[in-house]
Amino acid sequence: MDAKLSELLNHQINEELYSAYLYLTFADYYEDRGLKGFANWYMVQVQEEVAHAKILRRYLLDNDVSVKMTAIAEPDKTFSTDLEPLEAGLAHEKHITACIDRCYAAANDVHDFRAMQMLDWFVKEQGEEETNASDMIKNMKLFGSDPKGLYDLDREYQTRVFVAPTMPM
Ligand code: OFO
Repeated sequence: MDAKLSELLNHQINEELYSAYLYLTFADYYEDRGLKGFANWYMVQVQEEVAHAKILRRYLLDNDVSVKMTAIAEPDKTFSTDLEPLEAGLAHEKHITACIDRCYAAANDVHDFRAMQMLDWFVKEQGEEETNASDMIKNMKLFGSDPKGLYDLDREYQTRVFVAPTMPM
């Protein structure tokens, strides 16, 4: 595999694990607030992010690239409103989309069609990640200032369950 591409894919493992770490801090915030549904939503998201990292790790190993686990940064997120983690989440997912796009562009540059096919899944996934993050912001702005509205939202987010991603590879 092209060296720049394998480095970017290896780095993406770190980005995904950082995402999991970041969303743990969001879950902690909502847990402290007594919003267990929001906390549940982000704990499911943590599982998703770890799954994303595992997909990339598997891909590298299956293509005879040795994987390097690098240090995960400490998320420095302190929040003063229930909206702030949601806004930080959308900003973060936009960052991840840019990272995936960079990987895709590197694969495209060297005509690594197998890597592009694998990354197609991530391109689509990032569309869903941004939509989810944006919808949560809209819901919070619409309903979050009313206690009953916030209670109903929390109940809704309590229903999210982790479904392991499947991808054509
Ligand atoms: Fe892995 O999609 Fe979010 O970060």
